[in-house]
Amino acid sequence: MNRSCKKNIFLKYIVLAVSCICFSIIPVWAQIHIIPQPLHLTAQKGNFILTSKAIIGVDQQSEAVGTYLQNYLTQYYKLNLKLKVYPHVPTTVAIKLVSNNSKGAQGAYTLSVAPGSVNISGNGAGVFYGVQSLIELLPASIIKPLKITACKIADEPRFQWRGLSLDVCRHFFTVDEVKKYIDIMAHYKLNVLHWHLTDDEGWRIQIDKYPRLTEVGAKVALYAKEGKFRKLDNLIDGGNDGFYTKAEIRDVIKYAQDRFVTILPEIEMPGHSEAAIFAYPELGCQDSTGAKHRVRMLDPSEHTFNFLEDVLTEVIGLFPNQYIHIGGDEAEMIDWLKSPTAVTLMKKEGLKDEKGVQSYFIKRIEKFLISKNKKLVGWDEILQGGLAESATVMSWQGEAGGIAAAKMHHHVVMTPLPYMYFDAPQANEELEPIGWNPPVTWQMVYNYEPQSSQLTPAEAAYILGAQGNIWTEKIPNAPHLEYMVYPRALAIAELSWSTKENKDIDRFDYKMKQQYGLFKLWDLNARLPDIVGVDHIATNKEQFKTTLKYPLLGARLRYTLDGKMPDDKIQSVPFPVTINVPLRESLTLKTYTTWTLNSQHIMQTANIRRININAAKENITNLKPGLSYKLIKTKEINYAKLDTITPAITAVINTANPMVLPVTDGDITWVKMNGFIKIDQEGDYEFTSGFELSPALFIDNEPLMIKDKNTYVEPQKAILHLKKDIYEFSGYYSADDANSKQTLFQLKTADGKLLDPQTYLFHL
Ligand code: TNX
Repeated sequence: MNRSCKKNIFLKYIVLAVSCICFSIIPVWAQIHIIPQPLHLTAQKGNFILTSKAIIGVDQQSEAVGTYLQNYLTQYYKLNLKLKVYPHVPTTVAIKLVSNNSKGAQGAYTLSVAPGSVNISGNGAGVFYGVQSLIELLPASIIKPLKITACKIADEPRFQWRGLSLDVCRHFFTVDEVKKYIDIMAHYKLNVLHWHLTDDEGWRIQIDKYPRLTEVGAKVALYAKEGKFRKLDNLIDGGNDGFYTKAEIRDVIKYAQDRFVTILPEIEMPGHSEAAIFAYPELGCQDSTGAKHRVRMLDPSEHTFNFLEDVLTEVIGLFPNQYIHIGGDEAEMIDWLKSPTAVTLMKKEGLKDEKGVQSYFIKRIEKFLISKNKKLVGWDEILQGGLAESATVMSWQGEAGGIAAAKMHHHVVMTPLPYMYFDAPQANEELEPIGWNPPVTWQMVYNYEPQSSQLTPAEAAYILGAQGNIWTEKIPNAPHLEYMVYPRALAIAELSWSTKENKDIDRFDYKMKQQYGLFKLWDLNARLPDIVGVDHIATNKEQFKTTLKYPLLGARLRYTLDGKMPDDKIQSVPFPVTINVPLRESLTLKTYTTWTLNSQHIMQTANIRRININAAKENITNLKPGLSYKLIKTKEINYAKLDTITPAITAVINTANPMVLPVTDGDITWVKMNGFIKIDQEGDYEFTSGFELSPALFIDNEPLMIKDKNTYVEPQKAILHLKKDIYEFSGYYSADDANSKQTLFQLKTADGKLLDPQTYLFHL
């Protein structure tokens, strides 16, 4: 049996196993795991059986989408369905795609799957999105019969800007790789590809009037290797060269249009222009601080403006999109203070400082774009020195720029650090490929809300949507790009398409894991999910017992308990795996997970800390209900130095919810708590915290939880055997807006019963 045949059988096995789960689980999403979550979705009885005899009937407007579906079914399911175009699609046709020109949100559609028919109707991109939902209902492999669960969907997007960026400058990606990037975006109804086409490390777009941009500016890696350009030591491997011809760009634009993806081209200015300046040195700032200084700043000369207008004219000639991104980030404006051109310009135009020059620069480009009927988009630095009148702001340095711009009634795309940055590792950074830290987990992405609560509803309407950004300094090839972007981009898809009320992180978690069959079908190298339950544990038990399960069938585990990182040289075992070992002292669990259907491995570690816990020593009689709390408002960041500060509030609290004070003027609100936990029945107990950044918690002065660990990266819990007795309990944390909505701690019995804090919290 050849390998692909084996894989097919294996895929069938996965699909069967998943459908077995489906029969026993009631929720609709267990059967219909569409991402992003549709607005209205109900499961119906029965299935539609898809065979090559089914006809796809379309009206004229839906013909292209019909062809897309036809091709998809041929490519992935080897089914050759006939496509027929009708003036009015008859009801007898099995799969009907009909355009309606209703006024609903752009992209709205309805999809109904019944035992004998599939009906999709939508406006604009709607029919295409209906087809994408249908695609997600298909089994992830060629099993016969191909069953599609009957359902009814009425859906529309929350935001019109659902974006992903692609930096092709730090590393170049081929046309085919870009097309695949677009394909996957489109499957998840993402609709803006922000194509970062020029930067210091490469100019990637053919411009006829300035051939050296691609003859020289696109070959920076080669010149760097020859010692003619600075060392590209910010790139993981010295980079690679390449550019897109105009014909290739047109081809990609058409490809994206067919998938209802708009391409937003970015031509960086006035900073990040080293490759252009390398090709045409006269564009650079005249004064630099020496031969080694890298000249990345455009000189604000008439020559530069003419150059930019020429370049933009050619870019506009290619891209039909109404927006053009002109960068504007991280400009080294300090260079301008020494540039004779900039200094003269400042005097002539009455510009106060270098920020004034930046503002003048952007406004001038804006004027030019407006004259060409285009809208300017820029990174949030374009706010400095005064925002151009009609600019759309991409808020990347947190949300502040976006919020300020929305308050000024400018359109905004939210792409804030850290949540929307996919060049950050998505789990423990020590175990992931190098990236910009700290880690950004898919949960952090999912929980992000683009319309800040600091905005009024009218201001919030200026938020066009959200976008995930990827920078490729440390991303040398397409499989690695896919690893970094997926599955996190699915969280962007859902947060930008589905309503706030319709988000549900547990459901998303489940649905996301169901996508791996499709990922395999599409040959997408999405990062594998973590094993749930590789938790840092504090325990006073003499035995460590855990069962590790994995959400994908066919995954295998290698693990160690001796501190050495496991690798593929040791024997693997299939999941689930029960570990049951005596715990004389602390140990570290290290795991190495692989999955049959791709060549990845992911690693996790957890410390299993053995602690000793004694009951409170004094003879305690007059216990009062609740924990004693102190709130300390201070600028002091060191907890150990708080003792001398008088608390702003002292109180008794008998719930496990945190206390908060309004956060003001840069103060930290420290919360200290002290008291006892009274255990009425001997047994095993589990302590957990719902804080995203953990609090410090102690029993009998033994740390149960280490402060400030990101729970998605390093989950912590304590598993304790407690006698019927009274135990000293204490803890501290810094209160903020985020944790005010989270549960400070939870105590459960071994069988999972949640205990009411009023029954076990006491103080003297
Ligand atoms: C900042 S995010 C940049 C990028 C870099 C990234 C990581 C943004 C608007 N600019 O040019 O790739 O940091 O180095």
